Amino acid sequence: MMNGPTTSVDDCSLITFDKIESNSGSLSVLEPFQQLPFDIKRVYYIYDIPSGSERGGHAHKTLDQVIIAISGSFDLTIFDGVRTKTIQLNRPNVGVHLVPGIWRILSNFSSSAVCLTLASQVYNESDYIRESDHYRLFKTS
Ligand code: T46
Repeated sequence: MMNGPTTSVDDCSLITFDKIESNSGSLSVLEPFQQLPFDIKRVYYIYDIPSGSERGGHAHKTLDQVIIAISGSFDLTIFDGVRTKTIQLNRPNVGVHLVPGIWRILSNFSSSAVCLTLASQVYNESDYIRESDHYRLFKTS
């Protein structure tokens, strides 16, 4: 696991999952330490997203995640306290590995977009940094 205070947007990477294609559709597989860089402790998904909505607007101190546009598309903007990057996610076989200590905003959701997230830990509100001032302090600690 990376150390949240010292991570940068360059530590976040795109992962392309293999597609098993057939005449009846495609299938992709996500297994811990195979296609995913961590053990999965939690899966959640965001859907029924009203047009113009934003999600995120926080960082996690120790959580690793892989975020996938399992349907439709959205933009993922990541910030490490210095640099910002925006990645458009629009394919169900491509995810972004978000390391700890990265501020994220999800925006520009298409209609019927579904955001699937695989996470390395169970839900823990004390792992969140929801205030930008607290985030600044965390990144300089
Ligand atoms: C991220 C994006 C993609 C739970 O009770 N359990 C959970 O596992 C989660 C993720 C949330 N919640 C509750 C906590 C809040 O009352 O659901 C509410 C909304 O959660 P949150 O503010 O985390 O929602 P998002 O969509 O802004 O952010 C989440 C992830 O936290 C975040 O890391 O990247 O989804």
